[in-house]
Amino acid sequence: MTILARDRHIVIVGLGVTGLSCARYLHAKGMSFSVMDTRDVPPGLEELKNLCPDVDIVTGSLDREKLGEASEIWLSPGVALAHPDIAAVSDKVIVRGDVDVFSQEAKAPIIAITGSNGKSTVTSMVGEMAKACGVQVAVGGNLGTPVLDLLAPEVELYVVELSSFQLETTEKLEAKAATVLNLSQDHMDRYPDMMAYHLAKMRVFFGCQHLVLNKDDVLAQPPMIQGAAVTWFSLSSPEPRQFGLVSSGDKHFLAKGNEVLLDTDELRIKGRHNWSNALAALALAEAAGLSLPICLETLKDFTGLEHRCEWVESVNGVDFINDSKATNVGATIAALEGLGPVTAGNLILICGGQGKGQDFSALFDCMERYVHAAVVLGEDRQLLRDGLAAKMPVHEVNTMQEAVSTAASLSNGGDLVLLSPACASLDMFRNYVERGEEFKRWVRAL
Ligand code: UMA
Ligand code: ADP
Repeated sequence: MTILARDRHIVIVGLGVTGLSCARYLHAKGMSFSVMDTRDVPPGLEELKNLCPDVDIVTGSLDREKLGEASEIWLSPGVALAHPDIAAVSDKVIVRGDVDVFSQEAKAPIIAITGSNGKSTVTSMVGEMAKACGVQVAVGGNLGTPVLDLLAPEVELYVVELSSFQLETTEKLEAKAATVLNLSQDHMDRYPDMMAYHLAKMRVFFGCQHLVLNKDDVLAQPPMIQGAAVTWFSLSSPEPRQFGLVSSGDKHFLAKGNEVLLDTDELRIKGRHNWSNALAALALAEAAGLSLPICLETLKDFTGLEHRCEWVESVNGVDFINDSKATNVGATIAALEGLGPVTAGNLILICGGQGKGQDFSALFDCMERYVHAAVVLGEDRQLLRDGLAAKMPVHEVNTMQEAVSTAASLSNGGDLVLLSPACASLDMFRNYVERGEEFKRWVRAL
């Protein structure tokens, strides 16, 4: 564990919301720091200048010499440890991230949630459960509020969503309870292979007291478990004290051991992937000492988050669903498997964007089962068009407006138009939120 001495000089790399939170934290502690960002005009520039006008700021590139002179580098998640200027000094300078600092400072237990998909959903569920149980809870991380901004003396429980980027620079999280919800290809433009991505995710378990593990996903499990409590969750029938699903005909129930907890029809969020999310949330909540009956009531009221399989509007009998947060193949497959079997008419999928080096073949196979026609947009649309051309009609478009109008013209009453891109949004939009908002705007304009 790194001890922060007052005579140390920290270089914050990255001036987005994380870099700004680091600057606020160090400024409040009266510590010496400077800031660098490879962008010419990083988003936090104005706010930093207002906070501490005299701070040394380097923009447009990283200054390797100054990095080499630092006591510590606090690296933002958007900058990889493999960045040449960071790699050049990392053998002589400590490189850590905001989550590492947070775990050292936090006085209350931490519940940590990572995985390729479902992180925000499960983090929000556990946060709501804690609130309903009367616990002073702080919720954030990759979800939005940077972890250092959550620190407060009155907090009794931290519930944090962590990305592999944040975990890369976390030495020892020491969470009260942690999970890797699932693991499928994502960020293959940042990692050399799946093993590197898997290893980054596994760091969530370092020093963890209670592991919550997905029995259905071997890639999301650690290679060994030593000295920690474990609760498993699964979409199959549970062992004693584990969380799972009990089925009888068309009816499915969340269960713990042989105790039936909740009819899945009572959940407002739909799809088997959300049942898995609910089970993980219950297991985490139980590990944090929250009351199971109150958590079950919270689950019933949970309506889901915006941009995740969010129903937008019915236009001439065609339902439009916004799943803009599906930024990888695994998420889009989950949406298709959830919605495909229950859609009365045809399903038209709008997909595409930045593919991040993913292998799309599993998506193409799944689309062949459920999708009638595809509308493709964004940087990697040709990759999608080429893979799908033999399987279904594919329509290439340039804008979201065109995507919505094309999908509308292909559909009839009873059909479903789903935006679930399987790709990042950054080639065309500021983020997935802007992409989802744009989709909803054009749907409402129909
Ligand atoms: N960047 C540069 N040069 C720099 C610094 C950043 O080009 O010197 C680029 C990055 O490559 C990235 C963008 O700027 O494209 C933002 O990076 P950042 O590190 O400044 O990001 P923050 O604004 O601090 O936001 C980060 C998370 N972003 C990333 O990990 C890219 C946010 O997650 C998170 O909400 C926030 O910290 C608070 O914890 C966003 C995200 O996309 C939602 N996360 C990825 C995901 O969910 O898949 C991991
Ligand atoms: P994350 O924070 O990991 O990106 P979200 O809860 O925001 O996860 O959901 C992102 C996308 O993944 C949405 O499209 C959602 O429908 C899908 N999704 C949610 N949970 C799962 C899951 N357990 N498995 C696969 N996909 C999921």
